[in-house]
Amino acid sequence: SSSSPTTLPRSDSIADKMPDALKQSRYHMKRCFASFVRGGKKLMKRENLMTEIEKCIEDSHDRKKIMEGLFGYILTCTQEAAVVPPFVALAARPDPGFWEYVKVNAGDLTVDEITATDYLRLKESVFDESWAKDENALELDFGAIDFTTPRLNLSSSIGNGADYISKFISSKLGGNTDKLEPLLNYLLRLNHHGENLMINEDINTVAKLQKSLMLAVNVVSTYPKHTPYETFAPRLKEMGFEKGWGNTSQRVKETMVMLSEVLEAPDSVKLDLLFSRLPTVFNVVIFSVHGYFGQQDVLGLPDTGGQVVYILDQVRALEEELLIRINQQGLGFKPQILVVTRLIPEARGTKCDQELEAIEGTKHSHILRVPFVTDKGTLRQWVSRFDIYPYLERFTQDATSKILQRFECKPDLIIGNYTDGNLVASLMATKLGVTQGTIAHALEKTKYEDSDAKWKELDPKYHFSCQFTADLIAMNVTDFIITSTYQEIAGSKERPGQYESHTAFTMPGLCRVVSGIDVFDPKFNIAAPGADQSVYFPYTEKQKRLTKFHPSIQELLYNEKDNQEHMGYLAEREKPIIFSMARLDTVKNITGLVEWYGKDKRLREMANLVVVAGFFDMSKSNDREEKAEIKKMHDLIEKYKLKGKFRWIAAQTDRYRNSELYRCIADTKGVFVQPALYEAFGLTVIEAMNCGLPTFATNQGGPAEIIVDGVSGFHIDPNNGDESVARIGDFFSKCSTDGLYWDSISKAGLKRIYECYTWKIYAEKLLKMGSIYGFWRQVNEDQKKAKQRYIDMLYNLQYKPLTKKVTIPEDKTLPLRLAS
Ligand code: UDP
Ligand code: LCN
Repeated sequence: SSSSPTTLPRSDSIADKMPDALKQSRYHMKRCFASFVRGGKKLMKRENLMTEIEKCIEDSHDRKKIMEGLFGYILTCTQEAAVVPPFVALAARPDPGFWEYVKVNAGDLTVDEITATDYLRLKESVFDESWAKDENALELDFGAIDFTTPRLNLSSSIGNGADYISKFISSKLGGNTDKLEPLLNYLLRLNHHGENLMINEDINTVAKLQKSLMLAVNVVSTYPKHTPYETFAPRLKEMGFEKGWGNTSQRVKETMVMLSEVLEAPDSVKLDLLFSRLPTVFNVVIFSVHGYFGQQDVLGLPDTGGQVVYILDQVRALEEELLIRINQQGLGFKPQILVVTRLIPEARGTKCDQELEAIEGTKHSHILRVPFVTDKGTLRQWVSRFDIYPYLERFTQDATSKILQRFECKPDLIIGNYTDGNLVASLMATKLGVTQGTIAHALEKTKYEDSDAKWKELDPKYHFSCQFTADLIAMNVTDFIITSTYQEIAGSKERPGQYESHTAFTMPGLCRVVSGIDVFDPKFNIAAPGADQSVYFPYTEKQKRLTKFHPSIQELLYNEKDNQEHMGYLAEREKPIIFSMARLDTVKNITGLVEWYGKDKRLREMANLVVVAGFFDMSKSNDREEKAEIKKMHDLIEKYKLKGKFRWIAAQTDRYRNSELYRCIADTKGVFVQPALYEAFGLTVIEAMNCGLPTFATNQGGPAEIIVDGVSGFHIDPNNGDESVARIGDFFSKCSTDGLYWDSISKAGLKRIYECYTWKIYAEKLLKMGSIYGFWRQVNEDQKKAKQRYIDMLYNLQYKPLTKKVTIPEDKTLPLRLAS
């Protein structure tokens, strides 16, 4: 081990533990490693390693002993192994965000610690030998050009970036007045349409600011506390103060004292308080490019789901919070929020062909739609989000000029959504020099196994080469990243996070990413969405129930004749309902749920099954995955003879009626099941819980964090149908013996929601990010510029040529899509 006193004790690392682990049972280890390398090069996942071990160590006592020892520990940390005989290289992850790579020689069991680069090269040689051998293969290393940004160092701090940044900044500001210069400059730049806010150039040094603040506090103190700002505005102006401090003398005084205190001795608590008062954000642009973005008749269409719901709710919450703050700042300005999306001329009965649409439930917010234009003219039809790359650059330019026209100034904050929106937001924010945030909703990379290593095979269908490059660009450009859960960033003990999977990965033949993103970067923040609580409220709130929908919901659930909207019927109406609702994507695994139900006699006897998903008629769908799922559903209904027990309802677009549907399911003492193979967050889970419906949701992704298993709902394993079905069955049987059980889970679900998943909490956090990262980007300006240069090259030399490979459809090859 190392003698250097500055390095960690080597015994902490996997590489150091490994030799001892192998020694603990050399005989068995030799056999195991020999079997790993048998059959030549390959990539093995932990499960594959386990299967081999079971074969090699037949004696279960020996096996148990080994698995309880060091080797067992190392194996549980191992995410995958690249087998390149005689070597087996392990990618181990002892804790969220921490990775180590070791190479074991299967012949003599010698162990070497290797770098991420070495590991990726070994992995590549499984897929593309010549690329792996190429000395000059393209490597991306964002870490190498970002060395001044501070980093968190505890797994448990990941996702609290804004807090960390404000601590870091306040430590930088302390000491002497020179160090406070950046804060002064930040205040000097605050403006609305070019009009100064807070202070003007008369106050051009920190010393002047401190002195003027003292004088101003004295002046303001002479007025009774509710005196409106306008009364004493002229007197403050003489001293170099502009509006923005507050609406009353009391508030103005408080804000001034806060700033004085920060100038005297900065600390993060005071800094946060001050920043929550500064007038920094009035005009916000939110990009959500793909799909059908609209307020009616769009949900459930391909690529159109939770993201749309999330953004519309986000806008409502954000506008409300902005109005409160702007009023308290004593400013009469109107906040403007623009959701910018694609205009689709062939809107198929939706409003997606309208340029401007006011957002319901807001006073000043709008949807702005801008068409996709290419050399061939305007693209008229919907395109899949996987084929969207050729249009984005031109879209950014067109959208930017429309937005500037509408706002008559630059936005204060630009937020991107999903790969396409995030890329567009990055281009625009860089061009205009505006603070940017991104939201992934789902990073596609984690949804498909080995989507990076096997990108070549998948590219014709999915264009992951474009998508993963665009994702890397956006996550590196952006000032902050909003995530819905911790797992989205850094996963759990067992499973890497969605962002974490971009730390080191490779696309053989394209590029080797040796450091793509660092999950310890303080740009990451968790701000979970909620569900609109005026719509999704508990089934027990009788006086609020939307009873006008009851006849149509009765029809939807129980009418025995098949029609356009539903097929199959429920013969026994008194039984509770197992309910699910999702887009008919493969990953949503609705067909999986139908199959589990079909196979399980006990469950079929205890409850009916109702799902809302997609269409029945294949010709109505233009989406590859959706078509395959439709066919599978029909087959399952036949195979398990589900008529009389199962109701299939087509995609539903009215959120009010949907909310009442959840509540009607609760009336039957039913449950909601979210069986996805992988779910990034899962809005339906929180909608169901808000309605008081006990919920079973996938343990793969966000829902695992939303629900505390066995307390506020239940986790199910989508890859283990038998076990999942048993859990649901056990629940119903417990309910039949314990009259209070259903109710206790329902209540615990609601409690969980109120504590952690509301839009009010979200909006406060988002505005804090907007201002603190706005300041940080100025403090960290040089680093940001240097990195931007590197990113510009990646964009122009790598990303743009990739987008040229995506086909732009001709008008006559219009995908056929029917209206809802
Ligand atoms: N949804 C709907 N009708 C459907 C299917 C889904 O209104 O036929 C809504 C659902 O209520 C939820 C959203 O679409 O608000 C789906 O969000 P989620 O996060 O569950 O999944 P996503 O579709 O975003 O992957
Ligand atoms: C996209 C998804 O796939 C869901 O998991 C999320 O809930 C939704 O976006 C909203 O963020």
